[in-house]
Amino acid sequence: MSGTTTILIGAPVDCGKRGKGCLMGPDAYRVAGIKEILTELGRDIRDLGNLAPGPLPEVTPDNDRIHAMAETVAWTRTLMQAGRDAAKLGFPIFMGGDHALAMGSVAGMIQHAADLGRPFYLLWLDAHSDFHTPQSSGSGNLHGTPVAYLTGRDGFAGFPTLDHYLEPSHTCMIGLRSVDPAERVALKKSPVRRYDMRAIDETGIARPLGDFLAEVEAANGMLHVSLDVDFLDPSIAPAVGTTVPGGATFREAHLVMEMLHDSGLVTSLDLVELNPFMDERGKTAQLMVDLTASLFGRSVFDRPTLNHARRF
Ligand code: HAR
Ligand code: MN
Ligand code: MN
Ligand code: MN
Repeated sequence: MSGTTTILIGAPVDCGKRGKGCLMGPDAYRVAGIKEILTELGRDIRDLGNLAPGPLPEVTPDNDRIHAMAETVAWTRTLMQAGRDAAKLGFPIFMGGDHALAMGSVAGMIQHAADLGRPFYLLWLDAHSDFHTPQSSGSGNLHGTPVAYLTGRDGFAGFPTLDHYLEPSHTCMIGLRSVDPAERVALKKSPVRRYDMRAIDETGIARPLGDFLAEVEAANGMLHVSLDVDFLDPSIAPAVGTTVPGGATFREAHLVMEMLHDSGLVTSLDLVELNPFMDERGKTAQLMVDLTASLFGRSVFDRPTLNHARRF
């Protein structure tokens, strides 16, 4: 991980779905001690506080299922710019907020990597593929669409046009167990790498992650990690609106973060979908912060061999 400055960006985005509560996420991470824990790990923390969306644009949704398009567009613009500015100073952590925030956070990181002339990669840790377009989404909830938007799929009229889009082949989804039929059809035609829970059961989680990290490293890429609470099993992470059984275990999730740390490749992070209103004595917020600590190098012992990308 380059440099020591880490920039906390509060992104209380709550417009990506109908159920409310993710707006409390950034403050729950602060209460769980994100700043103190990362400071202990040697990071220099700047907390930008909670951002607000810019003025609501005049936009017409593609269809009347789409929920809160204008607000989502406003957040996308705000987060793209804030992320781009923050990335010049250090490592941005986007504290969500629901997953619609990734339309802006990841878009900003893509442009930043392009400014530096470096390839950009995305690791999507989620039960869901979030690969709907506004046309294919049955729910109309835009938190189910960011990967489609970022990879430049058609159907996002009214959303910001990007100078650079995400290469589908530079995207790796791990943890999938709820993919809608239209998403499955689109993914089948796409080079997006995808590992469902069955693949993890069969090979362990280290192998697919190690393969992906080896590719990012070979390309000297920048890697953004988008961590959705529902990647985790609901028994350890209940504070999310869209729980799906059979998620990553405590140790699988920490191993992912530990390998990411050892790789040295991660340059930005989203923490998304935490709904503190549904939490049990803060345990989900605490786990998300502890996973972030693993990503920033917390471990019991130093490892003799760095670079897990080569080891699996
Ligand atoms: N695929 C479903 C839909 O579009 C559910 C999407 C849920 N997404 C999240 N983020 N919770 O991953 O409605
Ligand atoms: Mn998601
Ligand atoms: Mn999800
Ligand atoms: Mn490539």
